[in-house]
Amino acid sequence: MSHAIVAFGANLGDREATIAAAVRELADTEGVALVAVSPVYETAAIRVEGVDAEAPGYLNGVVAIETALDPHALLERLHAIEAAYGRERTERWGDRTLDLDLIDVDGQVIDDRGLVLPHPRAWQRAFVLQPWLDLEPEASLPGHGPIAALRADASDEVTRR
Ligand code: PH2
Ligand code: MG
Ligand code: MG
Repeated sequence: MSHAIVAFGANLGDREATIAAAVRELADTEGVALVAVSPVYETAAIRVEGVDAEAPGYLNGVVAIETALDPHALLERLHAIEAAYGRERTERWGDRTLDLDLIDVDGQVIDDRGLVLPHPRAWQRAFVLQPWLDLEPEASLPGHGPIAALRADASDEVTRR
């Protein structure tokens, strides 16, 4: 079994309902056991150009799971859940009904067939680090160190719901 962190985000539609349903779907997946769900944070949208206060805000958080799936199979499952909740892939970092990102799997370092672990931007995003820290204060990211220190250095603002 592997221990994995999956981040969720949504800034279109009924964000709360979509996230609740997506977490349920992930928990109901064969070979996946839900360990913990973080608090949810209200966060301003980050675009390629930076923070966009005009864009609809996100709800963000993370879940911790135990899984028998290998990282590629898990990613495939996350993409299927995104698609089931109306995710359309158009512009990079564009608005979305649901985003599920694989952040870390047992500290593995992978760059292969569309999967990069750890998630390449997790180390600088408070909207991932803060909820992860809420669940696992001692966690660290390979190549970047303890998430507590990374969280302290992250500049995006998150507000607990
Ligand atoms: N995800 C993005 C781009 N921008 N901004 C916030 N606040 N939260 C996100 O989850 C997010 C984002 C690309 O995945
Ligand atoms: Mg993302
Ligand atoms: Mg994504």
